[in-house]
Amino acid sequence: MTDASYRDALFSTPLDRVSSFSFDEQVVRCFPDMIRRSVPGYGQIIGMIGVIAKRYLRTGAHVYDLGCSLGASTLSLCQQVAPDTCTIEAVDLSPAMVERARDVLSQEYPEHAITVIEGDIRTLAYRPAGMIIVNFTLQFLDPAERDDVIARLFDTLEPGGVLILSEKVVFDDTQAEDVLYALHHDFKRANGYSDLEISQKRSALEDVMIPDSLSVHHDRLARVGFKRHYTWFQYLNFASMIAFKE
Ligand code: GEK
Repeated sequence: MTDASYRDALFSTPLDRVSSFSFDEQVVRCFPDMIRRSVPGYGQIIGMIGVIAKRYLRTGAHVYDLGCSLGASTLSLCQQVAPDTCTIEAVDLSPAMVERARDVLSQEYPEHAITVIEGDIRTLAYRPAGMIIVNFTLQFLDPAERDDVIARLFDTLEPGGVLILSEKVVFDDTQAEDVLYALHHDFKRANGYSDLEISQKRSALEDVMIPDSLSVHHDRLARVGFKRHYTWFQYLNFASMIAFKE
C-alpha cells in the first residue's frame, strides 16, 4: 500500500535534540502526505513531468528518475506515454523508498519497462538517456558535489535530451529571502503543521538539505554545457527548471 493516507506527524512532539532527517521507513509511510503539505506546487510539477515527457521524449529513449522516492515522477510519465515508448530507471539511495517504489510502480504500470534500483546518483554507471528527472534530489547532495553530478548528467543526455531539475531555492536578495521564507512557513501552517513541527523539521533538515539560488543553478547548467535552460515553474521558494541538450 502506498500509504497516501498516512498523515505526517513525525515532528509533532517536542524532541530534546532533533535528530537529522533521514529517508527511513518512518518517513516512507507518510511521505506522500509530507511532501504535498510541505512543497508548494509539488502536485503541479509532478503532473507536468508527464506532460513534458510526452512532448519531448524520443521514442526508444532511456529515462532516469533520480532520487525517485516512491516513484511519483515515473508514475506521471507512465500516465502520459505508452509502455513501448521508453525504458525507465528509477533510482534512490534509501532501501525503504526503493522497496515501496518497486511495489507501487509494478502494481500501477506493469506494462512499462521500469527498473527501480537502490543506488547513489553520484556514482551511478549512467547509460545514454533522452530524459533525466531530478525532482527535489540535488538539494540533498553536498554543494561541492553538485557540479560533478550535473556535468555527468549533461554527458549522459543524448542530443535533444531534456533535464528536469526541481529544487527548493534561496534568494540572493535578503528581503526577498525573508518574505518567501515567511510565506513558506505560512504555507505549511495553512496545511496543518504546527509551529513546533515546522521548526523541528527545519532543524532536522539544516545540515542535510542546503538549497542553492536559481542563479547558482542556472550558472551551473550553463557551465556544464547546457545552452538553453529555463525556470518553467516557481511557487514561493520552490522552483523547477528545464534544460535542453543540443
Ligand atoms: C518525488 N523525486 O516524489 N542518490 C540517490 N537518491 C538520493 C541521494 C543520492 N545521493 N540523496 C538523496 N536521495 C521525488 C522526491 S525526495 C525530496 C525526492 C524530499 C533521495 C532520498 O532518499 C529521497 O528519497 C529523495 O532523494 C529526495 O518527486 O524529500 O524533499
